[in-house]
Amino acid sequence: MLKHSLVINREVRDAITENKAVVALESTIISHGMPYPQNVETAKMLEQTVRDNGGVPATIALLNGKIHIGLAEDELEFLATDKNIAKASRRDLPFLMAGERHAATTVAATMICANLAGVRFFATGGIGGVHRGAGETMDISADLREFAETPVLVVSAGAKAILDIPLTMEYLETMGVPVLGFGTDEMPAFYYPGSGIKVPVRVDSAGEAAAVFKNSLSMGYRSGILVGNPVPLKDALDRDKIEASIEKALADASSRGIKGQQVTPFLLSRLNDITGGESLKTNISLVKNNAAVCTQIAVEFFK
Ligand code: PSU
Ligand code: MN
Repeated sequence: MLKHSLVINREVRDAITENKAVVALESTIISHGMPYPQNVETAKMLEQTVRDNGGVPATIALLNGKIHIGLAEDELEFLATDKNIAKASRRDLPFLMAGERHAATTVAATMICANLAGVRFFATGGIGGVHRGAGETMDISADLREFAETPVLVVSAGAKAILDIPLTMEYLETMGVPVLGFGTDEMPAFYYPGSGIKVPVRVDSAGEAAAVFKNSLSMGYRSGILVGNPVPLKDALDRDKIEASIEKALADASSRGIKGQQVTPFLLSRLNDITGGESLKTNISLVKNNAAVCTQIAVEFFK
């Protein structure tokens, strides 16, 4: 690691040394996943949720090419409003750092940066995965292979329903990644609780999830763990309705020739328009729930 490239704020640094429950939060959801002002409101609310559950939040982003672990309020506001924030996944980090750029980190990049800082827990909304039609496009998020490489436990509401969930699960199995259903036997489908695809293991408490992670680390596994945490029922969307909206958004993406990094942000924003804000409301609810559960797991881990 180049000197001075990793900037960990004081509170987070102290919490790491004291083995406190530090929980990483990503920034792509702020810069590319939600509109303003809901994005910055959500970012602050997530940090508060981590605190309410006894943890220390560490939102991660690249500022002037430096990896920042733990951001100030004005930095969250900047990431939420500036139009020149890049989207950084694994492949992008080295050149964005060299170019001294500002960038929001995806799940993959947030895992990498958290791991560099010694942060083992991370809450997000949904992970990237195998896109529908990947047989043609080969569009498979770098998030998936990151789970094979980087020992961070990630709580998410499953793979976004805009993805091919069965293929995403196959990919994770091939990569040897433990996937846990939190209080469920099925992989959650982001906007609604059950995809119909079984998870390999169900856990019913934060302590059980922490125990699985401890064993994975003690085996010397370098891989992470994916915890699928279903969206709270009161905010879940109707499966058939949201699936129809997703089909529409996917058709728009393909007719406009949207490719690569732009696909996920485009689909999220189109869905928000099509559903008249319903998908965004659900997104905010599930990510909050993930922050709470992730912190509870981290607290159990350090007990
Ligand atoms: N889930 C959301 N909103 C998001 C994302 C996921 O609800 O903005 C982001 C995450 O940062 C994830 C990224 O890592 O989308 C995946 O992008 P890609 O498919 O290009 O790897
Ligand atoms: Mn992609």
